[in-house]
Parts: sequence; C-alpha cells; structure tokens
Amino acid sequence: MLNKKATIFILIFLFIISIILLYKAKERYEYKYERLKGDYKNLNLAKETSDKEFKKIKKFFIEENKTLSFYSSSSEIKSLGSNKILIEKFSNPLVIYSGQRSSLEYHDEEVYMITGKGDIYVNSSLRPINDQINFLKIRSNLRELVDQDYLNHYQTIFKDIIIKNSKVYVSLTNWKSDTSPFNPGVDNCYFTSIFVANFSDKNFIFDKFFEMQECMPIYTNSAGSILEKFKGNEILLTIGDYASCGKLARNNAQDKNHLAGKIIRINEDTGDYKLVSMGHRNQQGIYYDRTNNIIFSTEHGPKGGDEININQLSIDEGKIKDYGWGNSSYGEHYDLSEEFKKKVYANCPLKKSHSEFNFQEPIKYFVPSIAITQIIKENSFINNKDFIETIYFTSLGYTNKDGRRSFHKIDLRKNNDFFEVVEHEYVVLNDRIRDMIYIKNKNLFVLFLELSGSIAMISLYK
Ligand SMILES: [Ca+2]
Repeated sequence: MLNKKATIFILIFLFIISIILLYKAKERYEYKYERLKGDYKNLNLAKETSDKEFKKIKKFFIEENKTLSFYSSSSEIKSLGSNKILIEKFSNPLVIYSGQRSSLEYHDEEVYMITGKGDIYVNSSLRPINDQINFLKIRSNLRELVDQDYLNHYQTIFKDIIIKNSKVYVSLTNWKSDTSPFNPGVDNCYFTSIFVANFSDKNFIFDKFFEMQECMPIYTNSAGSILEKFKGNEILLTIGDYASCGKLARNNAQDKNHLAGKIIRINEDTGDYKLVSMGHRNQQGIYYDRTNNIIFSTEHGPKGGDEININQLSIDEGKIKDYGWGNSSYGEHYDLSEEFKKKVYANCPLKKSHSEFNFQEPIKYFVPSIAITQIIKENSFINNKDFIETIYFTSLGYTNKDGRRSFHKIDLRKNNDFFEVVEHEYVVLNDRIRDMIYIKNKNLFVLFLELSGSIAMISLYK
C-alpha cells in the first residue's frame, strides 16, 4: 500500500519536474529567438553570441529549419537624379554561412534564391509579415552532386539560378579529379558547369546538363558563370577567363577553341552550344532584351576597366563579336613581379582602344573599377522619354567610392545603330550588391546584398 503511494508520489514529482524543465527549455528557446531577432535588427549578432550558441543558431536557421527569415533592418528615401526612390532592406546576416553570395530569380510571381553553397529558397509575395520576409527552403540534391570538401573549402561555388520552360538551371564552378581527394594546394581542374532539374514545387532533382571541357588550374572569382533566359529553347551562359591572362599569362579569351572568356548560347533540348561573343574577362551581369534582340553584359576589368557591353544581334546575328580582352582593356594588370609582368603584357597587352584593333568598344567603362554586377534594361521603372533606353546595374567593392556598392541608372539615346550615354546617376547602398531582379507588376527592383545578408527592395517614391 505504502509502496503504491510512494510510486504515485514519485511519478507525480517526476511529471512536475519534466513540465518545469520543458517550460524552462521553451523559455530559453523563446528568449534566444527574441534576442536573435533583436540582434538581427542591429546586424551584429555574430559579435554578441558565443561560438557554441552561434553554431546552434546557425544550424537552426540555415541547415535544419525550412524557413529563412529576413528581418526589416532599414527603410530610406534617396535621390536618384531628379527622382526619389524608396529603399527597404530586410536582413539575416546568417545567410552568409550558406556561402557569401546569393543569386535571385523571378518566376511565376515567386522569388527564388540560391546561396553560394547551393541552398535554394523561394518566397511567394515579398510581402512582409510582422516586419519579416520568409523564404522557404526547397529540397534538392544539389550538394550531393559536388565534392563535399571542395564545397566546404570555397563555399561560393554556386553562381546563379534561372527557371525556363519548366526547367531549373543552376550554374557553378565545379571541380574534378580522377584520382585524388580535393586539396586546394595541388594542381586542380576547375570548370564552369550547369545542372538541370524539372521544375516542381517541392523537390528539385538535378542532373548534369553542361560542362566546359577545359580544365582551369586556378579557383577564382573571375569565372563569370551567370545564366540568362534566351529566345526559343536556348539559354545564355557567361564564362569568365579564370584569371588566365593575369595569373597564367595565357590569353584564353582570344582563343576561339577555348571556352574561357566567352558568352555562349546553349540549346535546352540537346545541350549543344554556340559561341555568341568572345574577349570577355569576368562577366557578372547579363540581360537579354527581347524587344530589341540585344544582349547587355557587364564585366569586371582588372585594375580599372570594368565594362558595359552591348551585342545587337539584330544587326549581325551569328557573327561572333569580340570584346577585346586580353588584347584591349581600359584597365591594367594587377601588380606583378617584373619578370612575370613582361610575359603577361606580351600575351595580354591591354591596349586601350578596342575599335582600332577591330574589337567592340564598351558603351561605358569605369576607371577605377566599380566591380560591376547585374544589369537589367527597364524602360518603365521611371517612364522613358522617346528614343531613350534605360539600363540599371549594380556593383560590389569594399568601399563606397566612385560608384562602388551602388545602384546605377544609365539613359542611352539610340541614334541609328549606336547607343550613346546621355545620363548616369547612382545611389550608394553601402553594401556589396551581388544580384538584382525586376518585378514588373510591382515596379520593383529586388537586390541581394552580400555583406549584411540582405534583400533590398527599390521602388519609385512618389
Ligand atoms: Ca572589352
């Protein structure tokens, strides 16, 4: 009898203890969550959290949880020339633990995002709920298709995502070896590659679609690898020169039989490709203007010499246009030893004029460089005047000087077949802007800022 009473007493006691513990755990969790939210608003979470705690939070937000939330962090009105724009930022600095770059895609009213480590997220309206924008993680096998050591070492191997004709394409700098495990210190084979998946809401199962056949020995950000939807059943891909001029004294961009330093069009059904243009260095932005059949592209020069280029396909489609790198550029090679410098300049002389040597002149170049990224032609964000085409583009950089870390607008006047820059205005955003999309029915630009891990929305303020 007594035993029974004691047992019941112990059970009740244990029950109460577990309720208290559960309650405490819940309290701790909520406290952590609230603190996290508060810290996010000040963008200094990393400084205030212990390593252990941070690791847990990181895991919770980036690896396990299906929701990636961006919290309202600022809202300001700035002048873009004579117009006013509203810039609203939503931040989650932990997103950089999934690779410090992300690209955006707009498809069927939804915004897609791929991080440098290959996590894919989707948001359906960009309408903030309780001052936060939630992205849902999409299941995919992307990480399984690349070497784990390689992915964890560089963290920014995935470059871009597009959705077209019920297919999802993802581009990356890939690595391969027949024999040895990944070791960044030894001879390596890096190459641009594209994976494809059937578009579905819940799960993207990727497979190989395209691979550049050449092996590039250096892992570099000068790899381009940006995708764009082209006409019919084709997509466009930029392939950078993989630092072949500056670090190997090899002018691959001028070699028609080498894919480094090219823009190519790839048939979605067969995977076959054709060269569109050559003589590029590191094309981080590409936009296809369907109305005028023009490819706009941007590229990073070396020290100085960033460019905006126009390829008017309507004039001579099929001709492989040459944009000069590494024979002509308005920039200079980075500092090199005297001996190596001679070799680099012998193979990649960097003459200033392009047209004098039968290369296409950029419509605009930047000395010093602004670290130019995505470009979009959009005539209705701010209503255009007659004969004016307006392009918007963004920039990276480590300071705010000379147009770096800014949102730019250029008006182009079309005279017969020539485009002349009539106006250039920009707004400093104080962050490295990696990518940008435009949503027509909201008249809204959406940008990814990679230092603070932010989504920025830019609308016209009236
Ligand atoms: Ca050029």
